[in-house]
Amino acid sequence: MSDVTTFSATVTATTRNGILVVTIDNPPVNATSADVRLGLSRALAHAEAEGTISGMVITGAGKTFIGGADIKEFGKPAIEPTLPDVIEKIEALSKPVVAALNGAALGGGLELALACHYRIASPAAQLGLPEVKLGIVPGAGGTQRLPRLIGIPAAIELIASGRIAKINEALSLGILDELAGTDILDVAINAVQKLVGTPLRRTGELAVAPPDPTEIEKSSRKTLSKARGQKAPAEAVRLIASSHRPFAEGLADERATFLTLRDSREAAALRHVFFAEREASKVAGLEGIDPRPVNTIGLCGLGLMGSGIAVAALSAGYTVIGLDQIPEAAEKGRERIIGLLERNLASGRLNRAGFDAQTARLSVTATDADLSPCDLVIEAVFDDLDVKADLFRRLDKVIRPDAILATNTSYLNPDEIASATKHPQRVLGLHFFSPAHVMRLLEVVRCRETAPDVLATGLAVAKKLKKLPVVTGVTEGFIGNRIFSAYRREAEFLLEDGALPQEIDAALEDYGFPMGLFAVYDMAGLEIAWARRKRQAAMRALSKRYVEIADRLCEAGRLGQKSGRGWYAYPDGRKTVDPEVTAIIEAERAKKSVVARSFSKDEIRQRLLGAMATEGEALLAEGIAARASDIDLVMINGYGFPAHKGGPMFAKG
Ligand code: 3H9
Repeated sequence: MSDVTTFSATVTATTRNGILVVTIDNPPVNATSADVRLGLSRALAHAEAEGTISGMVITGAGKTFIGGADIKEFGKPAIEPTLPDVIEKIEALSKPVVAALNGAALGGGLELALACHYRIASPAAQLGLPEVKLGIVPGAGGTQRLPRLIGIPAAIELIASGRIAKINEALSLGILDELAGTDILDVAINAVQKLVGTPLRRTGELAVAPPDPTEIEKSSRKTLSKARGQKAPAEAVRLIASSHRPFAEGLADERATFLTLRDSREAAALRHVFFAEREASKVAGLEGIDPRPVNTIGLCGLGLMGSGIAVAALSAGYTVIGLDQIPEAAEKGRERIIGLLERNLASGRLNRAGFDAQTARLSVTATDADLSPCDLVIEAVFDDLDVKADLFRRLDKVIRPDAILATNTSYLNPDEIASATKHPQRVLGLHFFSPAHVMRLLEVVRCRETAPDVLATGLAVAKKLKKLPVVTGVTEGFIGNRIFSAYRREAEFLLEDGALPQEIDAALEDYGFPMGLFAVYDMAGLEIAWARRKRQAAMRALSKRYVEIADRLCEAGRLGQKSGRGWYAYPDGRKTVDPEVTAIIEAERAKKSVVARSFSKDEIRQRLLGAMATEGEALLAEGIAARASDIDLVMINGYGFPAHKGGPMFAKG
């Protein structure tokens, strides 16, 4: 062991047995910021020049190897040396360089490792080139070096999806050379010693088998079909598929493509989403507040929503006690939960041991008092104020004074539910989206009296459930459903003004929504919204514009896909434009003497996005949403807004 040599503020090294062990220490994720690139290039020059040094190990400090290029530098003037320059020097070094992947090696981090002459990983490492998720392609050789190691089809599958691979897969694919069971640095030093004096394996010099068009089609089909008009995945496929050409030519094409995409609106939108997700959990007033410990979660109401939440909780390691009104309903709920877990087992998402462990942590009951061990109880019963208030009153009597009560209401006022209890400070809203074990979004509702540590607990539980929590204040429909209502209202105005459902849906799908609004209605069923409209009819101000077309459809028995007809017809299950719907729309226009006009796709989009953004501004002004980016996350993760457009608040510019 020798003294520490400092190459830059973030790159230092020690020399062990004549081997330079370089450590990148650039918290939080050792991104390859300008100072790291500078330090590495100095370390490489030192290793090349110093006769007493026989080789080099590169590793990361903390739990990450390198999380990628520094995304915060994108859009700023370039600082030399660039990452491709540094990586080229690594590959060209005359002495062996071994990458010791102590943790995640992502994006530019994996690209750097691919240029090393040998790669070793610890069990905690994970590898991936997730650039497409940021609207870019790898820009430091990833699309050219990875196929040289694992072949074109496998490289397409990994890069075009942006998927992260665990070490065993990376090893069997040939991305990794060795797993380090013991101290990774000892193993890496040993590897350098073995490589000294042998011909070095430079990835860029390896040949790539010429592409087989059928294989390329097969490996790219799934990811490209999900791309919804995004450019990066298709560009990644193009670059990888042509990686059998001269290496330098491929690198130059990759770099130019990376720079163009990096400066695109699409990449800016996806970067906005990346940082928005990390920002969302930073909530004013919760600094230094510890969440309460939660091990056991009670779930009241074991219907579709309750069962989905139960599965999410079991998968996250919680003990779950399900409550339903009568023993038969509780047992049915248990069967539904087990059914969902069995699906996870069948799909390989869960192994047998995991399945057994999760089912062992589940019990159901029809007796309130059995919820007494719970640290948190979530209700997912019928969305009716009396039902929920009565339940909370009963729960108040059986759970511990420090246990938390959460309501999953979509439209009721959780403050009113909380006021049914003796301790409203321990009440908050946890608004899950259906299916709750799949959907990532979770609106965490800060009620009037929610205690700070109760809110902090809601966020901590959400994180453990692998959800994306967004804090919202109390308002009808919270952030998501309020914006969705404004969007839906505007779509109905458009219908009455002259656009047809299929035109509105086409404009939305072209924009990147997975499905148009009217097709979504048909899938979900029209009757629940119809019932709500009928309930609200007496309260509706006459001066407010109200479009009756949806009511006419429901009255005609067109309740969506379930009834075979809704905004569209479904002969043989296939969505088809129905002249009867057009006739209903035209009759309603005529009744109000509306002269229909035509709308371009752009006009349709402007009106719909404008309605969402205006409602978003209102939510900000009312203090319901803390930041515009939170609103974007809700619409992207709960309502199908395309992430590559950044959400309605980002899109308005
Ligand atoms: C790339 O590499 C391009 C190259 O091909 C070409 C170059 C020429 N930069 O996620 P966390 C921050 S593109 C800057 O909560 P975790 C993040 O904002 C990149 N900052 O931690 C947060 O900051 P704050 C390809 C970054 O432990 C903090 O680190 N790489 C970066 O749950 C903690 O983040 C990727 O796409 C970055 N690259 O997960 C990987 N990454 O504390 C992106 C993170 O102020 N990163 N930050 O809110 C990740 O997937 C996760 O951060 C990681 C750690 C798995 C590494």
